[in-house]
Amino acid sequence: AAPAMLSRFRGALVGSVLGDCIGGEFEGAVDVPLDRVLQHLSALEDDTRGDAILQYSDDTAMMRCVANSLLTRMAFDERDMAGRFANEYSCAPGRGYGSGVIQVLRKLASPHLKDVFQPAQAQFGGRGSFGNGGAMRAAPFALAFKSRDDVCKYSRLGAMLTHSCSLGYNGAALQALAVHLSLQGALALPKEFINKLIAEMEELEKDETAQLDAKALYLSEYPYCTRLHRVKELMDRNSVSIEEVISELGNSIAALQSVPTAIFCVLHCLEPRDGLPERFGGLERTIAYSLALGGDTDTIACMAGAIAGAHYGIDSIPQSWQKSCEGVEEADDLASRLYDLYCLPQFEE
Ligand code: F2R
Ligand code: MG
Ligand code: MG
Repeated sequence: AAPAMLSRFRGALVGSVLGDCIGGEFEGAVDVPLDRVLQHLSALEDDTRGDAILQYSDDTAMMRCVANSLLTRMAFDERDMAGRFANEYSCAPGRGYGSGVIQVLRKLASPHLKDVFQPAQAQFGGRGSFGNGGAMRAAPFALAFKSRDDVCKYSRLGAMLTHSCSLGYNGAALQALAVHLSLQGALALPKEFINKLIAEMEELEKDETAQLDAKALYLSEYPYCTRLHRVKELMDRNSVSIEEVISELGNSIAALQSVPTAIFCVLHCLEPRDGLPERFGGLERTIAYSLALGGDTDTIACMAGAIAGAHYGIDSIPQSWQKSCEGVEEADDLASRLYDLYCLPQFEE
């Protein structure tokens, strides 16, 4: 039976945290043999490994800020969210933040700052960041807002607090839309799921700023649509190697080279795959596969974990995995509270 909506909400945020914590082991690795991934995952089931738990990184730290801000303000409030990012960074700066975004987070801490979007706009000589930091924390927008337009609008604005390049904030919208569709059960029809995402991104990438940013970075006119078409082509193939996925979609810290990749991981792992244990459910396969790609593994697994968790629900996630990761209980609680907010009449379209 399809999971209930509350189970999907909990699965989304817990899946996101698990991806971050479990994926952290391989972040930045160039070559990650599947054996090593499976070894890492079986250690999570080992009762003798004591109380050592896997720590979450910036991905979860910022996702928690987004969720807490939406819950407290019961709306998108840019000053509140920006303040939470700055405060979180100043309390725990060692969570592995991107080297550019820390300058934004320091500026956001100033009480004299008038425009909270300004520090992000000054990044990289005024071009803004195209990193995946906006996308990695985007899942709560899909849990707080019912309409697709609101999910899109507010996930972009939330990303713009640190990422003013359209590749950065459109990547956040793509990730939030993928979680939104997954919550609605849209992954039951994978081709339609990807077609819907392409249609949404066509609208966003028509925008003049998006076209100018793509040109300045020597990309195709509709960069996300181009990648999503590649996802579709890879879905049609009988077999696809890790090397092909990396060369076609990427596995880097750039949003363009990681958000479509995370979406592919989810789609590819809807079915059992060679090399992955038969006893694994879909969410376990998705996280294992995301790790085997190497590169930005915590973030790709975090984004794929959110989309997959929204599809399979909380009951698909092994208890041993949940107990092995920092911040799971809090994420579960945030998801339940976002569900209550989602059910309120003022969040109706
Ligand atoms: N930063 C990491 N991992 C590497 C460091 C780990 C750490 N030292 C440790 O082990 O403790 N992971 C986290 O960062 C990613 C999200 O980054 P975010 O928030 O997008 O940051 P930033 O700084 O804005 O962008 C990341 C880098 O991308 C390049 N870049 C972005 N825009 C650019 C532009 N317009 N021109 C040129 N380069 C641009 C820069 O190298 C940025 O530093 C996640 O993976 C998260 O897990
Ligand atoms: Mg990280
Ligand atoms: Mg990362």
